[in-house]
Amino acid sequence: MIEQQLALYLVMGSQNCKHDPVETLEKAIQGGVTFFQFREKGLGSKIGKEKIELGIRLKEVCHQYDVPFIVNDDLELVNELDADGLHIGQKDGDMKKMKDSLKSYQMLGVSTHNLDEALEAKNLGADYIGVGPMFNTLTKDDIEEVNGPIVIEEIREQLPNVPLVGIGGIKHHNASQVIEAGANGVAVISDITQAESVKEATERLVGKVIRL
Ligand code: 3NM
Repeated sequence: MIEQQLALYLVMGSQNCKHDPVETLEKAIQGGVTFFQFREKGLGSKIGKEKIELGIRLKEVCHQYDVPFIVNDDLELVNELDADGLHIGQKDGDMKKMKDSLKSYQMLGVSTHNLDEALEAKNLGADYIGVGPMFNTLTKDDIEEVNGPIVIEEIREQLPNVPLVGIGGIKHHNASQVIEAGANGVAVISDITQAESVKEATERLVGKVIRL
């Protein structure tokens, strides 16, 4: 189930959006986004009450369309919003502790950059694994070295059944390389959130990631 849901994973905070974030999410889901992470982080992002209020509205949109609502890196916010899961990076704390703090219906996603990190994440109970950066990106300034879809191939070989999603610099013209390498889906920020037409940009990506 989660494998299919990961097909087109939108990661987003208000700071990433060219248009209104709630509208952006709704248009993206109408265009074919199947999974969502609220990542309100970095320059220009909302904090405190405003962040919570935006999270409530984004979760409502997700649930209206049966799309899972995941929160980035903030266990307190996961609890406050009763999110469907938590996504953490390598530096976001004790993975095992995070997994144990979640409710049984809440997923844990973990960002990794290589096979060793992916094996560790799987062992500690990650429900899905993100792998990046696939390509160069301007959206995140502290990315690791770009090694490309080959890293997905390496992980897929060792972990044939783990739900995997690629991230970093993925656009409609390179998304199929990530799927062909063995990912269940692609995670995207700017190709959707910075588009003039969010729905059309999403539809262009859908055509590259859904296996017919
Ligand atoms: N994580 P865009 S790259 C949030 O490598 C994030 O782990 C990355 O944005 C990683 O789709 C990245 O605009 C940014 O390139 C992805």
